[in-house]
Order: sequence, then structure tokens, then C-alpha cells
Amino acid sequence: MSWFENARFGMFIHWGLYSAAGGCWKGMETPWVSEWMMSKFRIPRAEYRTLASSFTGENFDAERWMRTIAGAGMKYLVITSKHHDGFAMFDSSYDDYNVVRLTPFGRDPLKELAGAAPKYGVKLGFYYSHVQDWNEPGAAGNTWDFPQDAKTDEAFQAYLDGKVKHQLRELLTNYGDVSVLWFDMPGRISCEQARDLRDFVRDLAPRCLVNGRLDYRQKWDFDSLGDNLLPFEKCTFPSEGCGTMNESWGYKPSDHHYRTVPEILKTMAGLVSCNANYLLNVGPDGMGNFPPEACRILEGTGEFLRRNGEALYGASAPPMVSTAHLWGNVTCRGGDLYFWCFRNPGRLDYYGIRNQVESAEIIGGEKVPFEQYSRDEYDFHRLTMFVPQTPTPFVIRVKCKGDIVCDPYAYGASSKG
Ligand code: FHN
Repeated sequence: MSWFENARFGMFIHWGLYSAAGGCWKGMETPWVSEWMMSKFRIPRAEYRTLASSFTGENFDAERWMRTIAGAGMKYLVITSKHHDGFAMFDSSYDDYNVVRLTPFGRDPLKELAGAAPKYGVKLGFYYSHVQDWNEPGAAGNTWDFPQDAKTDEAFQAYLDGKVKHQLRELLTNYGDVSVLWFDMPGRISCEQARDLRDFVRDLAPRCLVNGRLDYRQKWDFDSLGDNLLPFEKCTFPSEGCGTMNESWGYKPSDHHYRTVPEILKTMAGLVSCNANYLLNVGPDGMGNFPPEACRILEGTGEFLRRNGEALYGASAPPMVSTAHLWGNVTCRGGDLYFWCFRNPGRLDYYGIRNQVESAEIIGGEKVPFEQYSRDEYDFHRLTMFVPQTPTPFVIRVKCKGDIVCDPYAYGASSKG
């Protein structure tokens, strides 16, 4: 798990046939996320597959994607190898319903990404929709082509033993080191079926991590938090939160609800200060372009992390109970505390540190004057920082003598700000 817990920041990519449609079907636009278009419009599978002819991928360049990912400060990538529509974004011998056989693009993007990833120090993971598959009669989801009463336990098991295992074997044997298998929407899977899939993955790729959405009754290798949710307390198990930059996971050109860079950084801080990774989604279009708004956000995170990365990589929640404050969040690495400030509190009081504080400074900026006050008989310790005017967001590094020793139940911090 150590690479995963050090990495803290990864890219999620939703890329599939739906990317070529951008949420529109026969002049109608889905009000929902674009990758659910087939289900929301109950598009017959025979018609949906015609979308393949407009998936050109002509601007796809694995090296460019990897440069963007690494440049944004991300350490791993999880890309849809098969989303709920059942379309394989890799060369699968299971059937022709895949990107190589059916689209004018005709290439295997996962192969090209697997080739480029090591050069950029990016670990590769595959999203795989294991229960929903709208192209298969025995899988969950498609009740417009296949009657619900045909979805028997036997049919579902046959789907798992057939398509799912066949394709997982391909993914885990043809693409070098796969670091994560990211399952989603476990729905009807039983404990035994989930365990069997996990064992299947372990046998083929012992080091590949499996996320908690394999089956919600267990957390598996790491817990997948809810979409676009922040934990409200520290995670005690390796965890990851995933989120969108706008609303849709798949490409949807009409969705301009992009968060700002400080908002994205605030989500990042909210997650890592609770011990969770951040998997941030991009939905490229059918030609393989990242939306320009997404590129601007990724440049912004990269720029921030080139300066402040020490507050993120290998960092975790501080030992204090509270990690979230009105001005921002606190992370910790060894004897250093990092105060991610999204508004300047002016005077910042932080309670509970028993160590002697050696220095406080804005990373890449000014020193922060501070004083410590304690009443040992009450185990009362307060660090007061007088934060100079500086543009937000910024991070204050507080160096303590030795590893942090604290009164974990101290308030953590309060401030006038
Ligand atoms: O239904 C999917 C959705 O399309 C998207 O893939 C997200 C990403 O976490 N997962 C499901 C909903 O939770």
C-alpha cells in the first residue's frame, strides 16, 4: 500500500463511446452525467454501438496525456477500461465490442498509456464496471434490451465467469504492471462472488490493489469514499475520494460548472488531511482532447504542488482530532505540520502541540512570527501564528522538534479569522 498512501493525488479518466456523443443523442441532451446517456435514453444496444463510428481518437497521444498528468502533480492514473455501457476501451478477444475492432481510431489506448506511464513515474490503474454491463443480458442495468426476469443468478454468474474474468485476465496480463483495479457499483454481487473476483485478481497480479467498490460489505485494499464527498472525520483505513471537476464524469461540452483551482485544492486538502487520496476526474472528448477548462485546472494544481508538494505527498492527518478549520486544513509529515490556508486568518491559534516549535514559514514565502504558550498542569498548549498578508491559497510549514506529540483532544485550532 505504501506507494498508494504516498501518492495522494491521481487522475481518473472516463473515456468511452459516450465521449463521442458528449451527452447528446438524436438532438436530445441528457440532463444527467454523459456516460449514463445509454441508460437514461434507453438506447437499444444495436443503436448505441453505432456511436463507435464517430469515435476517432485522432488527437489521442499517450505521451501528452502522461505529461499532463505528471505535470499536474498526479502520481497515478485510473482509466475506464470498460464502463457500464460494456464497451471495452482495449483490445479484447472476448468479442468485437471494443475500441480496436469497432472504431475508426482502431488503436488500443490502454496499451499506449501502459507504455508511456513508467517514463513519467505514473502508476496505472483500470476502472472496470463488473456488475453493470448494458451490453450483456446476464449483467445488471439493461432492462430495455433484456427482460429483467432473464437476469437470473445463473445468468449473472455466467457473465462473471465469461466476460468479466476473460477481460480481467487480458487487463492483468497484457498491460505490464497494473497497480489498481477500480471496480464500481457492486449492486447485486454476493460476498462469495466478490471474494472470488478478488482472488482471481490476486492470482494474476498479486501487487494490484482492489478498491472498496468491489463489494461494499468490505473495504478490500482501500476504501472508495462516495463520489464528490469529503470525509467528516479521519479515515483509519487506506482511503480514496474521487470527484469531478465539473458535474459529468464523461465528456459533456455543455457542462461548464467547473470548480476553481482553489476549490479543487481545498477538496485535496480536505481529503489528505483526513488520510484519503484524491482521484480527480477528466472526461476527454471522442477525439482524445482534454477540455480546455480541465487543462487550466491541471496546470493550476501542478503549479501549486511544485511549490507545496511536501504538504501532500506522504502526508497524512495530524494527530489532533480536528483537521478542518474555517481558514483551511492541516496535514502532517513526520515532525512538520502543514497549514493549508484558503483564507488568511491573520492571527492563527492552534492548540495541542506539546513539542517545541522550531520554525514557521509560508512555503516559498515569508517567515511567520509565532509564540507558544503552555500551562503544563492543564496539558494546555497553544501555538499562535501572526500570518503576514499573502495571496491565498498558501501553506505554512511548522517545524516541530521531533515527531509531533500532542494532546489529541485539544481543539486543534481557532482563530479570529
Ligand atoms: O455510475 C458511475 C458513474 O458513471 C461514475 O463512473 C462514478 C465514478 O465514481 N461511479 C459511478 C457512480 O458512483
